[in-house]
Amino acid sequence: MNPSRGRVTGLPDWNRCAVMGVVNVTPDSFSDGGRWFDSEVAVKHGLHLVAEGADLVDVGGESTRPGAPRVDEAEELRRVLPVVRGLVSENVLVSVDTMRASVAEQALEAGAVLVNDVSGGLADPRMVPTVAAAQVPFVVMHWRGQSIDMNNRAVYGDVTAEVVTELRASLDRAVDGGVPPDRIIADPGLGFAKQAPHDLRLVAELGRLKRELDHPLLVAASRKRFLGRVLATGDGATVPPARERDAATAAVSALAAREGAWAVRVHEVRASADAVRVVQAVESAEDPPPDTGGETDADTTGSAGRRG
Ligand code: PMM
Repeated sequence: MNPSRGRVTGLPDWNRCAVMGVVNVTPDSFSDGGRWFDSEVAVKHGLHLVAEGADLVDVGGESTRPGAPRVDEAEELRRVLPVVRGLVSENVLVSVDTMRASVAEQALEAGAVLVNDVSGGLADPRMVPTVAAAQVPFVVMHWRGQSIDMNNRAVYGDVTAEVVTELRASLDRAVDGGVPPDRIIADPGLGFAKQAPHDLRLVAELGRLKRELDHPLLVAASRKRFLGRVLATGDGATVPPARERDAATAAVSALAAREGAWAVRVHEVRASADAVRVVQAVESAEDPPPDTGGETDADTTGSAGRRG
């Protein structure tokens, strides 16, 4: 276990694994497509996520579910910018989830503080120079190509070793392009050109990923297919829908926090926010004094008195 999460210059130090809430302003994202498509509703949802314990809110206007076609730039801007502006005006720390430099640039102008690019700068040659010029934190994710056919690329010998090698190349490209290393966050890209066993292996090896990549780590397991596979019943025939995978997501958040992840990216914030706080408390637990004055665990729910 390695509780040292690393710091990201340009963002607060939360002194625990941070929680990034997700607002997808899309009609077709796999887990929440269509729910926050209206800007006003999306802003309200972002504020709700903050009230539930999110430290940052990640706003995206393009679905990256397997098989998804691309949206055009004008439509992505139309979806993302009002939501970024609305959340920034409420003092929320906003991350913009985009593969387009132009969208990143305008979102930063609107007050976003972090660029989250699932392609790690590979989809748009202007992305790294744009982030470098703005000197903002940058999430670089492991990516093997656009979502439309990414499942065909889910072929690995040693998934962790290959993700490390390929992701390192993207991290190096960002540094060589002028993004300061202390502003770069690495993300193994769970579900992107990966099958469930690959995702599980990567979660099992988060400690190794963190050590070998040597950057703060973002873990984005929320509601993903591999969790559906884990929870499936009837010999795998009945897979729970995305929105019934939040408890499983929180379990990964606890594992990730314990392995020293810098942040988790989740749709339902409350359970993960609680999970990372429990991990923080466990990590900072001291030896209890020999005599605790009679209070026992049975007293500590805080509800005994009220129940009478
Ligand atoms: N996954 C999705 C979207 N954005 N960003 C990062 N950094 N890492 C991810 O794994 C990631 C992401 C797809 O999930 P969603 O459509 O439910 O947001």
